[in-house]
Amino acid sequence: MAGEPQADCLFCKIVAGDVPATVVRETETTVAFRDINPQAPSHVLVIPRAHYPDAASLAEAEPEIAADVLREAGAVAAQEKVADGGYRVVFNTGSGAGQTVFHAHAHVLGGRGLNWPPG
Ligand code: IU
Repeated sequence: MAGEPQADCLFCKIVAGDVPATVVRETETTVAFRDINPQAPSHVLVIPRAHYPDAASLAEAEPEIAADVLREAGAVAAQEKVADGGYRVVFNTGSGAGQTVFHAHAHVLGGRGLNWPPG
């Protein structure tokens, strides 16, 4: 069923507590944890507890949870004290854009200057 945990999904395992992660925030619908391979001084992933393969499919099926993810991205930036300096929220969508984990996630990056356009 849509949104149900997938046995072969790493982020579902993090949500379940079966794979360790450095969790920085949790809500009823989301988990935020440090990226294992940080690309900035602060690099946190915000994921919905529900399994959807990418942000668009999450927003289509559960727009309130998609909004929760965005709200939490802002809360992470504030908690990490990177909001004032500017930060970036990224949803890589599709392997051609660098998506490697097919459970929707927002990257929240900050703590250094961020170039535009991104690579
Ligand atoms: P992507 O947008 O799908 O490429 O992002 C997946 C991220 O998940 C990537 O930045 C990885 O470093 C990160 N990650 C992680 O934090 N913990 C893990 O065990 C694995 C990947 I595998």
